[in-house]
Amino acid sequence: FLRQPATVAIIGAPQNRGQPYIGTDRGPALLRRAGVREMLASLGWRVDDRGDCDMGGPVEAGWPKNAAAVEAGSRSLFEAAKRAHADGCLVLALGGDHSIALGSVAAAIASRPETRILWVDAHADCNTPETSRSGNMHGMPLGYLLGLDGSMGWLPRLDPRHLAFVGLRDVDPEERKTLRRLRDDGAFVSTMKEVDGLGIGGVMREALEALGFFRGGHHDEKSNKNSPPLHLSFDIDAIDPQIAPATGTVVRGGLSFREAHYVCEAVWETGALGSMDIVEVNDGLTDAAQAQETVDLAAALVVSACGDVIC
Ligand code: HAR
Ligand code: MN
Ligand code: MN
Ligand code: MN
Repeated sequence: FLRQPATVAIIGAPQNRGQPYIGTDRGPALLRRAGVREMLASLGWRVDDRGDCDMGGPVEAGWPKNAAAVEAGSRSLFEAAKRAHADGCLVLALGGDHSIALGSVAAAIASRPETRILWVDAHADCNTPETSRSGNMHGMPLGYLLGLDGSMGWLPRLDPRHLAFVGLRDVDPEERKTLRRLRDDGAFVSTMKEVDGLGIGGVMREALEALGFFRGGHHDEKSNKNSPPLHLSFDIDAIDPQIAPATGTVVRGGLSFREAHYVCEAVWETGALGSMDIVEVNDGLTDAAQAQETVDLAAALVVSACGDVIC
């Protein structure tokens, strides 16, 4: 990674077709209203808000569900994000459900093939239409990106050695088999058990080391000078539902408020952040106060990953 980009490009991806609920489509507007742009600007970023992509297409029966809308929406994000990468920006995708990672992660890899992916989520999202029990495509982005299903010919291939999971705790039986294979193929796979055992500091150190960051030192920005870029895909349901209740697939036993912030702070301190997604915020499933808490936390995590360090 050659330079710290000074411009953050914000791209809204108001997708809700990757899962069953209305409301994830309001994520980009909610995050903007929570002040993401202003907070980034106050950190010294030039903020280039490129508006929202067309997440196109009606609700459809079929398997997977809403396949046309999800693929078309992700492709439009793919094109917009590639342009922003080409302009040298830090690329921030505001979801939307997690199916948008098909576009954002693909754009990061297409732009810089050595990009490392940190997947922070309660879920492994590595289903395919064959293994999924739900048919919901927000549970499949990594399945497609890893080439476990080959039907999206436009996707570049994610190398499992470039992938790390943090926060897992709700993983389907078929996905468990997939995770074991991915781990054999070089992915870093951790669950909440490792957060309990090692602490979030230990887990992040291991995850980032496995991805090739921090060789030797702890939080030593200089050691990552020529490292590949890092893409952070942050699913808000990685966080415990007591703290982030406004999301469609809540699972108890998640990251604490501080653990979630630490993940983002450690990402920033690599000096390698090239792109980020924040996904699965849904204000339609809780009362307004809970929704606002979740939105505000999501916004704060973005800012945290973009350098909101005290000293
Ligand atoms: N594994 C389940 C499925 O495939 C649920 C996973 C999707 N939930 C999310 N994505 N929020 O992380 O349907
Ligand atoms: Mn997810
Ligand atoms: Mn490689
Ligand atoms: Mn999830």
